[in-house]
Amino acid sequence: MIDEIIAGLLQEQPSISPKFFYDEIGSHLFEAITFLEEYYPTRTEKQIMMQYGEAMALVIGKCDVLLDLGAGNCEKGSALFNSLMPKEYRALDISKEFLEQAIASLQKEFPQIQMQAQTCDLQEEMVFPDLVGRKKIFFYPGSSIGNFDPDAALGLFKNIVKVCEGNGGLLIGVDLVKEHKVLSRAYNDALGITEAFNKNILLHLNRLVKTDFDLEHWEHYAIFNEQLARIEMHLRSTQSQVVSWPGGQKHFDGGALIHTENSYKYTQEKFESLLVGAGFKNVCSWTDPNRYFLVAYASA
Ligand code: AVI
Repeated sequence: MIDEIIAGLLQEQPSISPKFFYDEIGSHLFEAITFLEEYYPTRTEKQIMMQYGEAMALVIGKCDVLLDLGAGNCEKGSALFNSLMPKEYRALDISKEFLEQAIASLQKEFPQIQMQAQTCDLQEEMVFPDLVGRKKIFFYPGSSIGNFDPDAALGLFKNIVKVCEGNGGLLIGVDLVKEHKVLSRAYNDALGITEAFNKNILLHLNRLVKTDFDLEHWEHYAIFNEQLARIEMHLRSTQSQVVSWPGGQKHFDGGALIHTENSYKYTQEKFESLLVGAGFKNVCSWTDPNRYFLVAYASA
C-alpha cells in the first residue's frame, strides 16, 4: 500500500487512488456530502428506488442471494429486503469490520435472511465458489461505478456476468451527463465539505506513509472534463513546495496538481451498451423527471 502511494506521487502526473479517501473522517465527510443540497445523486437515486421499487422487483423476479457491492452501512441493500425477499444477503466491502456491525443489527430485524459479511476489492476478480448454481442478484448503487474508468467498469460487469452463470443479474445506479453547472456545483459545494473530503486524503497519507503534506498549501480543484465525460478532482499546490516522507521527497511547483478522483457520467445509451457489451442479455432502466440519475437492471 505504501509503495503504491509513493509510486503514485512520483509519477509525472501525480495521483492518489480515491480508495484512500475513506478513512474514518473521510467516510463521515462522504456521508455529509450525500446530504448536501448540491449533491443530487444520493437523494435522486433514492427517489427512483422508491418510485419504481415494485416495478424493479417484478423485473428481477425471485432473488435467492442478494450481493451488495460496497455495502457500507448496508442501508441501501437492506431497503430491498421487503421487495426482493432474498434468502441470503451477502454484504461486500473493503473492510469487513464495519459490515459485521451493520449486519449484527440487521439480523435481529430480519432473522429469516441468512447474512454474511465478506471482504472484497472490486479491482480484483470476484469468485463465489459457495454460491455456484444459485440465483444471484448483484446490487451496486450510488454511481460508485463512475469512479472506475469505462474499461475497468466493463471488466467488472464481465466478471458479474460470469459469476451469474446465466441467471440473476445486476441492479445498478449511475449518474447521467447533464448541464455542466449542476455537475460542477455537486463537486464544489458552498460549505466546503467536498473540499474537506478531498484534502483529508493528505492527512490520511500523512498517517499511512508519514508524508508531511501541509494542508494550508493545497487547495481543492474539481472540474468537468467534457471530452471524457467525467468530473476530475485534484489537489492543487498553492506554492512551490517539497513534500517529504521516510526515504524520499517530491517537489511541487505552485499550481501543480495531484489527481485524486474521476467520477464518470454516462448517457443512458452509453451505459446500456456498456452492460450489453459485457454480456448482459437485457437491460431495463428507470430515471427521474430531470434525467439526472439512472437505475438499471441488467439480466445475465
Ligand atoms: C462515491 N462516489 C460515487 C462519489 C462520486 O460522486 O463520485 C464520491 C465523491 N467525490 C466527491 N463527492 C463525492
